[in-house]
Amino acid sequence: MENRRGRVDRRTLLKALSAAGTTGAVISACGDSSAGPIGIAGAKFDKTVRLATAGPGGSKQWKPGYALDFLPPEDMPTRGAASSVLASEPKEKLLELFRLMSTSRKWETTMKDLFLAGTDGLYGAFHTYVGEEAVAVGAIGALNEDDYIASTHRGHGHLIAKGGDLNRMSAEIFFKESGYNKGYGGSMHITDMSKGIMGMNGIVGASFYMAAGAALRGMIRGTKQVAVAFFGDGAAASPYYFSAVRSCKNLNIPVIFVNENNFQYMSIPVADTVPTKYISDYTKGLDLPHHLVDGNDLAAVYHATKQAVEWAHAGNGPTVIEALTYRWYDHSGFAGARVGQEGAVGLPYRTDDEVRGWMTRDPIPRYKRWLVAKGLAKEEELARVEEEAQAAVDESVEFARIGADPDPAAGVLNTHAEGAVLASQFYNRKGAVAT
Ligand SMILES: Cc1ncc(C[n+]2csc(CCOP(=O)(O)OP(=O)(O)O)c2C)c(N)n1
Repeated sequence: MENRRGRVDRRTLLKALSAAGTTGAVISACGDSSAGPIGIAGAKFDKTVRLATAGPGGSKQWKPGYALDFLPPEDMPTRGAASSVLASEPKEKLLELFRLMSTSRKWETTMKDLFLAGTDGLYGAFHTYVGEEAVAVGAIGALNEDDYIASTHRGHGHLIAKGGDLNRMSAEIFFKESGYNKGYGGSMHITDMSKGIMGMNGIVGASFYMAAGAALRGMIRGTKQVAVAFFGDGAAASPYYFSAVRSCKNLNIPVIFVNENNFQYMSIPVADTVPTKYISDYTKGLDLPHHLVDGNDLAAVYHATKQAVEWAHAGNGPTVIEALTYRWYDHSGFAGARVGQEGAVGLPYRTDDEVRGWMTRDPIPRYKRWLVAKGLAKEEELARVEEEAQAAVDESVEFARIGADPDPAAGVLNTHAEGAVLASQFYNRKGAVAT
């Protein structure tokens, strides 16, 4: 009954357990004894059972710099299903995806330089998405225009990818009346329901049920709309995460859960919050598709999301996509960053080698090289797209600068008291009594 290592093999173990009437749940929890240290000795589980693995999560020996072990290849693969699917899209679409990634990068980099230069009117939290652009653009690029997204605190890239208005975004960062929230919300509350953007928000883990609500609405109305819930590796530790995926699977609600695993939960390594090898392992028992992809590879994210959309349209409900990526700057703000220089160095919870290593896998030049290598675009036309993206960013900053400050008196219009007035008007119209 024992194998070479003095432990039972999986087959024999399962046979013995089922002969003893053990339930399926216990059997599956035993995992695969032939692949790892799980086993029994003398009919008792020995002490070698462990959850920690050698993945980005779970390794309690994790040290700053370990994210280097997960560096993707230098270039996006030019072969394979993901590459072919993206390459089959029309050229305008391919250039549009490039424009969106470039715009996102240039907008945030310009804002970074303005913040660091101490520009008047710029203050408050600003969580950059630089380095992660292929996730937003790849996932949203695979959606239909009327689909929904629920964003995070790190959502500028999501907004830009879903067609958010750059002028109104910039004006909001400058707290101007012409901003998305009339200058009252700042970076983390930008919302545009006309584009299906249910908003950035500062509540870690809030995107799950926002997306579920929107997707359920579409499902009831038979519109075939899907909703993407973006979330970080830290948000995956929220108790609402598993609960949301389970509920969506239960009811086959078409939510695409897109995890942006950038290895850090503020300054906490992913190993401390993720007990399994990958975040996309958590929900595997729920019998829904899981895609673990290189999040700096636009084609990989796009292809996974396309499959998720098809799956949802066929009435099968949710999908989980985990995209491995890396943020170039600090969690919020610009510690370790300089005007005119990319990336933040000298941060205590990661090594500069790690930052530089991931910066060499920059998703934007990788996509550019892929387009050129496949003969889908020429370097000159891509350079033009980048120039136009910078011009649009500069214009939006000018739009923000010349905008009026909000009237302080208007602030009371956005309070809950106004909500109560509107509610009582609604009830009165219906002939009911407001309480
Ligand atoms: C419910 C809640 N808990 C804690 C916070 C404070 N907080 C803001 S961002 C953040 C880290 C989120 O990390 P992750 O989900 O990995 O996303 P990332 O910042 O890496 O994109 C935390 C803890 C919060 N805003 N909301």
